[in-house]
Amino acid sequence: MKGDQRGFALVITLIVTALLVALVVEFISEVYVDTTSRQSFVDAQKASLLAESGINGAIGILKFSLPLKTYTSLFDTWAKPMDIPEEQGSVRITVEDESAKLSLNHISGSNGVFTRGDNDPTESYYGTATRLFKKFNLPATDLCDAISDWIDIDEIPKPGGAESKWYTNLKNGYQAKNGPLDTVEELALIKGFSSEVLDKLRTFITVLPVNTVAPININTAPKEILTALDERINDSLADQIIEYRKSTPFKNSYDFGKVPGMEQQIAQGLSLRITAKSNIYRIRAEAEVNGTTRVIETVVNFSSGNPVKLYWREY
Ligand SMILES: [Ca+2]
Repeated sequence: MKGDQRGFALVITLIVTALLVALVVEFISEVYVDTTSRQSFVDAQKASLLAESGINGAIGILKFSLPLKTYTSLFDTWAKPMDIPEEQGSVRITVEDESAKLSLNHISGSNGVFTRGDNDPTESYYGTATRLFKKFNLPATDLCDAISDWIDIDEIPKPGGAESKWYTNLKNGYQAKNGPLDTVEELALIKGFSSEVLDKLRTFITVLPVNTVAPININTAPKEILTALDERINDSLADQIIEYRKSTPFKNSYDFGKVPGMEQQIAQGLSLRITAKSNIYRIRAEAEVNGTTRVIETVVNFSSGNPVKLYWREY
């Protein structure tokens, strides 16, 4: 082979080698990317299944244990988070009592009328909502008006509320729902419920179906809800309630009157809006498999014996 030809062959070899290297690198990176994305997909599927089995386990435990109880309290098994290790990951299950919270579907009727008695300082759930919102320095009357307008079937706005005319004028506007709330997240659509407002309230509020009575469980309600029940329940009386139930969980709503310092008038006035047993629970399962996390949140009503899912969300 002449010198020129040899040089030419060398150049060809170099080019071919470079092309091959490029191809191999591309092939490797494609395979690598493909398997990692496939692996995280598999992990996500596994985590999802693990979370779902955690939810089903918790539903099973509650379905079995609730009928055996005359009252429910924070001393029950469900009140403690459960961490279950699995071969490839873990699942953490937490259960919240929805009856420890105020249902915002219940502060007014479907006709928008707030249920309050002129001589009744408890003013039903409307009064509870007003007191709760005020505790967080929120414009209580406006927020209650806005919730009520969102739920009531008419299009006549209350002084602090809003109806479709106001909502359709927003950027990406929409109609007022004129029906009960299905999820707590839905509140974000209502006038006045910014994410800051929702963050303050989230722990204390829920939206229960309007065909339920939504009494508040005095065994599980936090101090903020206890003091919102009646204007005569101040911080120190709420502390007494919490102290009392630590040693003696309430067996029924009448036991509320046994708390030292509790006026019988308060306990009797509240008797229809409080309970010692809860039937609706929020269950959250967070599963992790090889660093991939999946969360399922559900709200389940056990009152009929057969668990009914009111809400389900996976993310
Ligand atoms: Ca309305």
